Amino acid sequence: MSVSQCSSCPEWNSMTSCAASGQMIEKATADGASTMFHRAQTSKPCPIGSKGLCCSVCGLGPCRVTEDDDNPVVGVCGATAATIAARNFARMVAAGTAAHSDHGREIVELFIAVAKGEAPGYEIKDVRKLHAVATEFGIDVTGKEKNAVALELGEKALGEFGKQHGELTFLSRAPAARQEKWRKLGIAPRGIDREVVELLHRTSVGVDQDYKSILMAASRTALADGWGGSMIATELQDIMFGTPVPVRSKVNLGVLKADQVNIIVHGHDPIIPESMVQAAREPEMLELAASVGATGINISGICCTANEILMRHGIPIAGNYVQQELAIATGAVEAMVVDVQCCLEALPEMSKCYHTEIFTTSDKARITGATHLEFEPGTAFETAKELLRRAIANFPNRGVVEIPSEVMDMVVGFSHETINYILGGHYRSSYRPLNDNIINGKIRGLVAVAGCNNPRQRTGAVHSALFRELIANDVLVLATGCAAITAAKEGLMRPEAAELAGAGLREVCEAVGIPPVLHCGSCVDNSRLLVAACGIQAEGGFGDDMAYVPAAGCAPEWMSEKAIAIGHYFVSSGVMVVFGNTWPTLGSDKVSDFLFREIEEYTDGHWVFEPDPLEMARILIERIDFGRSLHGYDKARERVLFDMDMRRELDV
Ligand code: MSK
Repeated sequence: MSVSQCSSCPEWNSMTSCAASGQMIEKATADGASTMFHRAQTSKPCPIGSKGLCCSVCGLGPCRVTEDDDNPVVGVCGATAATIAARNFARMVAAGTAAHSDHGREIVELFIAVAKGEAPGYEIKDVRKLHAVATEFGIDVTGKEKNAVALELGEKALGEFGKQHGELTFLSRAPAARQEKWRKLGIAPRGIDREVVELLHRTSVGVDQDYKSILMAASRTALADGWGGSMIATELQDIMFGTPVPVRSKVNLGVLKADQVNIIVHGHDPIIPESMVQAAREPEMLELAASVGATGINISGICCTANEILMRHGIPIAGNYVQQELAIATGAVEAMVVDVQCCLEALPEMSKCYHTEIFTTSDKARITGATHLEFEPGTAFETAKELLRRAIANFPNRGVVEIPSEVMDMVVGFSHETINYILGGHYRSSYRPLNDNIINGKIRGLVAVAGCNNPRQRTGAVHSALFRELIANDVLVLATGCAAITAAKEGLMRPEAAELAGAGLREVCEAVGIPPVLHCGSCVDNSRLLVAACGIQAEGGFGDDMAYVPAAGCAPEWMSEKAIAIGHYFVSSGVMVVFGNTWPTLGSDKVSDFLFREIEEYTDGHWVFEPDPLEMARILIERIDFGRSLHGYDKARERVLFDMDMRRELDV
């Protein structure tokens, strides 16, 4: 399928399928401001680096190599194209794992500070989940006060990062067969930091020079992300800030308000925004806003910080990754507060054309030209109030304001616990109804759609076509990250979107009142999907391993190293994963063949590269049908829909 547009379409239409974004690209162009859409036109990808064939791990190079059978070119040290492409891929996994896991560590450090009473304004909110997770870590919770349990859990969770021997605690959540497989392959991660460090060592000059060995080591590191750093981040955030439940909100640039002080929070870490949301309700702040002529304070989000506070507070989302500069182009944003990851260095330059002040809040994520206001757990609330004051003071400095009208409703908050509850009820929360509806064919299977947006293609168009094709074929979609934001902008996270689904999925969605595309959270929350896959497997009907559940994953518009780490932990957990846009090992057939085919012999999962959304959907559905056929579910069966009326009749 072609995602290019007709010649009568406006120029922006070839860059994005989002009209609000297009309007702001045009405005930025007229204002003389450069955005990633403009730069993507003038800066083309390096043809050698994009295929994984540039080695820069030592001062002998950088070396450019080829795998040409007749005339292979190796590096000065003798490293082959396969070794170099595998190293580059593995280093992306290491970097992605480090990013998610360092985020997790910061959450644990705050968690411990909260437990010690050293972080005023934060508290342990979900005691039920605290007890459940603490028990998994071997903590006896009987008769203990919640902060005492939290302190023990925090110390143990922190220990997962520096652990040198044994296995990560959360690996025990996986089916026994999967754990055994990891042990046999030697890829059960020991400690989170250890796996990242070892992979960087392996891939430095003159160490591991067997591409298969490098790629399997990358599996161990990726597993330390999904079942370690990311899972710890998700679980402790839930305990501290609340486990998400369904909530209504709105998405797209139209959430910005012309008559209010607009503050955008952006990045991945919900710590500061949690305080800002509280502070924005303080009468003192509202009075201050009124004193400069604003009718209120409007906090909205970009990227995964947005997903975090959306899921827990219903705070609206202004946009996804590619919309961060476009939000500034509205001229209506007084402050953009960034934390870590996915925040463009170009933001301060962009803001020179407008009045927006860019604030950084993490010592490890400073941007030249931004104002730095460091976050400390003990003074977070004061920092949050200072950020609000600065934004309010900036309100009178506005120039021309142009806010796109596009805004869409959405229902979000589908944590693993919520999916369980919605499908099984409070007393019998269970995946049984979901499993039954997969077995009887009403739901064909599940696809996780994760990852970013990318101005290298007509952004949004691939996601849109893929989502629609999947749900039309009765595939229930679980979305995270910026992919989830894109689905929400398309209206696919409203229960009414069930109209676009196939008859079976539509019936299930309408019976339980859920959209056909479920918002499951941020990038670290892809760990929720691992937990869900384990829960579905444990419920019965799909064999003894999560690899045999009719499910698959994809990231159609990925751009981040973190996406590669996420994909590789799914592949290493037995899941087929399809990536679009580009693929970083295309310069080595050996490495690509290993990742696309041979790795399945070891982990049961494998990678696919396919940029076309409809072909991508076909591959995903084919994998789901294969999963169904393993259990004899490829034939139509009579089904019983476990709807609300039947649930009420349960003898509980
Ligand atoms: S924010 S990693 S652009 S999903 Fe998680 Fe979005 Fe990708 Fe950043």
